[in-house]
Amino acid sequence: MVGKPVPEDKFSFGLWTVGWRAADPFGDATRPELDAVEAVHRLAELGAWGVTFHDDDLIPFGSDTTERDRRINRFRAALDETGLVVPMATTNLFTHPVFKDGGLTSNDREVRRFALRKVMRNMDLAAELGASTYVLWGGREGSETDAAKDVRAAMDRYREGIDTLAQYVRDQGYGLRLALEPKPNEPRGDILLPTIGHALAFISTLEHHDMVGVNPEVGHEQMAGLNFVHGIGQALWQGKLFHLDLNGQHGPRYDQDLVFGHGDVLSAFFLVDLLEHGGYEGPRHFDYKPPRTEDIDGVWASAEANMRSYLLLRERALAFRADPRVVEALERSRVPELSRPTLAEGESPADLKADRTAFEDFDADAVAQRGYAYAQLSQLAFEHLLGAA
Ligand SMILES: [Mn+2]
Repeated sequence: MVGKPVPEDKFSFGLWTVGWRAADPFGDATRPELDAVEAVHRLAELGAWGVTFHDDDLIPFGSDTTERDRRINRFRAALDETGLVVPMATTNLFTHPVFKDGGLTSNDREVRRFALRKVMRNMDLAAELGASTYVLWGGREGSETDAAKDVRAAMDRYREGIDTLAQYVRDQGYGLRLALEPKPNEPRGDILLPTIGHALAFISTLEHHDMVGVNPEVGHEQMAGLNFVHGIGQALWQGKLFHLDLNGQHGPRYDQDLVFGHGDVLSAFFLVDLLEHGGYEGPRHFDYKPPRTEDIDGVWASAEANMRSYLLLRERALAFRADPRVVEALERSRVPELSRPTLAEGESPADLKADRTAFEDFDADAVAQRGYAYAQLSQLAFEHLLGAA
């Protein structure tokens, strides 16, 4: 039995998730605007710990200073009343038509300079509200035709942009780390930094690479047909999992942003298992969309469903790890053996070359007969997931 979510679970939601009015490319909005203050109160009542936002979620694009201050003050009061924290903030560099060719990599230099200023302005607010992560999702950084974008120049500008923002954070003394969010396509035909792997490779070229990590989203990797658990595993291994977006997706199609677990549930199980055992201590952040069919009651039911799905999967993952049959099955499958270095302590390539048991006397045909018993192990995981073990 799982209980109600508590702040220690570190569940957070974007204002744009529960606040999504459900306009899509084919249809108008089906829900009225949701006041950010109400969103904060309802999320806190449901047991959430944090709330995140794009600048434009909180302060409509083009608001004057008075209106901006009024909205920030109301939001801050709601945070104080509920105890909700702001662990992360981000910038909308995709809705306004000025960003139709991107923000940091638009061919238009004036747009790039405006985009940097827009990010810097919201970084000031993020720091003021105590955020520790600043996400950059470059949804419009890309193209529909390869004639339009010099990708090598675009990568130069992307690097210049991220390094400039990281330098700004350092100059201001803000406690922010930057997290890049990969996505393969949508809204652009092809988006730059399409996967976790592309983003990690890009980050290694940055001047301020130590301040920059990734914010992977379940659905975005699955849209590319990739294994999200493997991507998260590598990001953790490289010390770059600064934040993540939990949701659900049914394979390569448009970005569904389903409730967490309501897509590939087996992958969600192994993801929660990895997060709970892999040393990730950051927010469990939901970036989903309440389905367009739902009224406001359905919005809150879906928000609750994300947290409950995570807690159920966590309960199942903990039971899986605690089961002596699982410990035995892991041994039989030689899973712990992979953590043992291939070479002995102090062994050199020459020593390996001199070891006849490793090659000359190694009986490949005999060893090839060993089974790995993954079938039993995999089924045990499946039965724990279903609560049948
Ligand atoms: Mn998405």
